[in-house]
Amino acid sequence: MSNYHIKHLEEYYQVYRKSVRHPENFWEEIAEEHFVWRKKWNSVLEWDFSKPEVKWFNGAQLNITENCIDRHLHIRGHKTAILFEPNNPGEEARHITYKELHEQVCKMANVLSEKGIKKGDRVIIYLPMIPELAISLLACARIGAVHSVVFAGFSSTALSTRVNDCGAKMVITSDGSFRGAKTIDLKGIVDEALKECPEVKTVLVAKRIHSDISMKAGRDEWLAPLMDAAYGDYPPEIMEAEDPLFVLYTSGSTGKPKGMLHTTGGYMVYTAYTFKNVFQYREDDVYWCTADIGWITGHSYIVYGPLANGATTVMFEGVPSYPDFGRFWEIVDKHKVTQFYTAPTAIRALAKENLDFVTTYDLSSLKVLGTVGEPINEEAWHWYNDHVGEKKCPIVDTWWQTETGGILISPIPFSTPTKPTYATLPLPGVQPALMDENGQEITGNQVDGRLCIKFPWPSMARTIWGDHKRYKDTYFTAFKNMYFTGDGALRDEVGYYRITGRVDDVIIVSGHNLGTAPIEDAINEHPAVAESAVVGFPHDIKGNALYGYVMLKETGESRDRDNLKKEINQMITEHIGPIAKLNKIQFVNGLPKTRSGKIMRRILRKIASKDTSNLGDTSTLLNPEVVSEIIKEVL
Ligand code: 6R9
Repeated sequence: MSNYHIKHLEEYYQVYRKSVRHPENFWEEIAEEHFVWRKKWNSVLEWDFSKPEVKWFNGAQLNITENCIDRHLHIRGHKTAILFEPNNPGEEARHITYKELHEQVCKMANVLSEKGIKKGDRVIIYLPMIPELAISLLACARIGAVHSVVFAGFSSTALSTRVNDCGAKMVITSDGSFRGAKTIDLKGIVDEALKECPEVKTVLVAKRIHSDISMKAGRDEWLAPLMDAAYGDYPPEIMEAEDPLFVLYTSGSTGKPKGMLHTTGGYMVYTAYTFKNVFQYREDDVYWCTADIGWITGHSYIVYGPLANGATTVMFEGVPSYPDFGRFWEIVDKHKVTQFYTAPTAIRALAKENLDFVTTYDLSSLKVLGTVGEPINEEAWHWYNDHVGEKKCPIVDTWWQTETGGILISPIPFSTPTKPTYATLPLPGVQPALMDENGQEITGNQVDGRLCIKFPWPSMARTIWGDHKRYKDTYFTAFKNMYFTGDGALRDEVGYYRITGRVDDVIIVSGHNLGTAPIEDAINEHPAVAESAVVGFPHDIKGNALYGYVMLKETGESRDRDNLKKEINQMITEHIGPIAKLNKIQFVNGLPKTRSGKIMRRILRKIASKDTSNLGDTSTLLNPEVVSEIIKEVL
């Protein structure tokens, strides 16, 4: 029996039981057999959730790029590592072999190091989905610098906040990006952001759209000439297993984004192991995850997990609707994609279009389909299963988070029977628990509660950059000795998990986590606004959309409401990005509050989803009268 590659359900249960009984032996065997270490660990696991402190493979030394690139050179040097599919279907796809990837990563490692970047320094990467993005991550890892990718749809304010929070000295960006028929001026956004970031000494600029941009003397440099001049080899920096690999920001229920810190050894082992099993990856497969590398899905399952397995990973620059709604399927057909991993929001959007967009293409290469990012509804699941997988491809509904680093709950294809809307069973090494509001574990099946994890797994985030207390308060305080996910879940009669959604003030819109607090902060910056509350409501395609209740200052009352709505969304676009724009804005005379002054979002959520029948007891509110006022206006 191999722990590393599960092939049937009985084997899953055997491996799972072993992983729970002897977690250290289980992970040690996998780590020993499948990776290159420069020095072995002193201990497999040291942990204490009360601090919280977690160390995997402590004392071991390695470089993750040696595992993702160098060790493949002898056996698959000429195999495609990254298959780049450009935004414009008229532009040819690029096959970057492992050998070429090695050279590019080494060259960039030399560039970074010549620019003074050293082990432990933070580098912000703000790039579109072009090969330089993956190469930048790996080049940072090569020299031991900590990368922090900021999704290139985020605004200048969001970018500067992240640059300053992690204290980055360098930003890597491009002149712009292509997104469908549009181009976006990324460099302009960087220039605006860096007005607030005095510590950034260097900006490296990749050329992509050939736009006319300004380069700041002494700070900005074109990447290509530096790469051309750089030497094509760079010895991997030897890292400790617990050295930081990257910081990736995620929204929280309160204002500031949380910089989740991931470390090297455990992250590598876990993402590689889960990639292999959840996608049943085999040597000649062509794997495609449509996420952006700006999110955790792209980090773990476009870059690190696939490359650690020597896979061919597709990187797509464009959008599913350009030049038409058949683009995804055209790419699957063209490159004979075997595993396809996307988000429910994309499936819902494509399912609305004419079926011809799918049936025109030959999708027979597909073996496994995946989804991630939010709960998938039954209708979307069936459409995906019927029309894309033609009922032959198991669908892996993978539940996980930026914080978890890798997939925690998911079917293993061809082993775990799937069930629509269920993420099904925990992967080996993952010990979920459902908790009630009093902090007691709910045992048995056919129950629901708050989803926690009882035992450490190798790829869990170790802290929030610069704020360990917030890490503890957010994840390890609500339930003693447990990691609290922020999600609710139910467990059915056979022990399958179904994730029911967030139980905190995070709203998932088109698969993107958005905290209500930063959106409200942005709205409140508008001079006419006194106070606001943002909630989610169900939306056909996005899963959830945003509803904002806005209370104006007296001086704002006379303003034109339509203009105000536009200006409010403009404020949000500037502070966070267009993904956080409100679908609906309602101006109100007051917000329902508890006696302690907390906004009662539960009530606002119900009104936003037009479910006003059972609002519960509103008499304890400070101002019950505003509730009926708000309802009157909606109906
Ligand atoms: C990987 C990723 C995490 C939140 C998570 C949950 C939701 C993710 C899901 C899912 C239901 C799934 N989520 N996958 N909900 N079923 N298969 O998305 O990370 O961006 O940090 O979001 O997304 O609510 O807590 P991240």
